[in-house]
Amino acid sequence: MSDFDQLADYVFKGNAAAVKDLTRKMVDAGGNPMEIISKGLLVGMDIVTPKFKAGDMYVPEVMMSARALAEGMNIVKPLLTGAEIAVNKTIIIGTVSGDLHDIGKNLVVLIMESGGFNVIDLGVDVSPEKFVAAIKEHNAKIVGLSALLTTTMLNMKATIELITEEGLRDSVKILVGGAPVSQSFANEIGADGYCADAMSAKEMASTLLN
Ligand code: B1M
Repeated sequence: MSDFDQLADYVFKGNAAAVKDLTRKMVDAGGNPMEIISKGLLVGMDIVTPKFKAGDMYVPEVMMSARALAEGMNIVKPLLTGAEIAVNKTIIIGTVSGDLHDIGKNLVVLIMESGGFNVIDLGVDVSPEKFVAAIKEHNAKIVGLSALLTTTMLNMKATIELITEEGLRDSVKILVGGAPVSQSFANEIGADGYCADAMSAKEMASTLLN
């Protein structure tokens, strides 16, 4: 098994310590950081995605893989050159105002990062004003809103309304997700997409950018 295949397997199995050690070893041996990501780390996550969708892997296992991936990414990301960093793939993400749930949102962040997105995570209880300020500051093309409460999902609507009032609606795609959210709710509030899970969020964001 090559180092790339071994690294992918460690990510798939969620072995964060082994991913960290092998990534460090590959970097120290002069390995190309972009190749370590594309031929090793992301290959491991690409094994996870279809298995999760098929119900052969569950959320805790996906989170272990995502954490293992993050260990490797933390080592190689600072080594990427400016040209390799996907400047046009910036996504702003946060849990909307009044809502403190972040487990699902954090999973989306990890999976998005695994897809090469530059993720600006605003955290929880994020006001519409803070989303707007971040879109302007980072010139983001995608915004992800998370909500877990039937009360706070209404703040997704308020956030989209402020983005529209600020004249930014035509320049950003807005994705929404969270347990109480549905495709029909996304349509009702004028979002560009509803993501049932982290994997579909990554796929939808990639499709919208292309
Ligand atoms: Co809360 N809580 N909670 N809670 N909590 C729920 C949501 C609830 C359904 C439990 C219940 O009653 N059965 C209920 C909501 C009822 C409702 O609104 N109809 C509830 C309640 C009532 C509350 C409090 C009000 C309880 C209280 O204090 N009385 C309170 C509210 C606090 C607040 O936010 N202001 C509260 C507090 C908490 C804890 C702090 C204890 C904790 C959160 C810890 C944390 O997040 N750091 C908590 C938890 C853990 C839950 C449950 C048990 C689990 C949520 C979770 O993490 N799921 C939840 C019950 C449940 O959902 N079964 C519940 C796992 C996660 C991986 O899935 O978040 O759905 P999920 O994310 C998925 C997708 O939805 C999607 O991708 C993710 C990964 O695949 N996705 C996105 C999510 N966001 C996305 C954004 C995107 C794309 C996809 O953008 C592009």
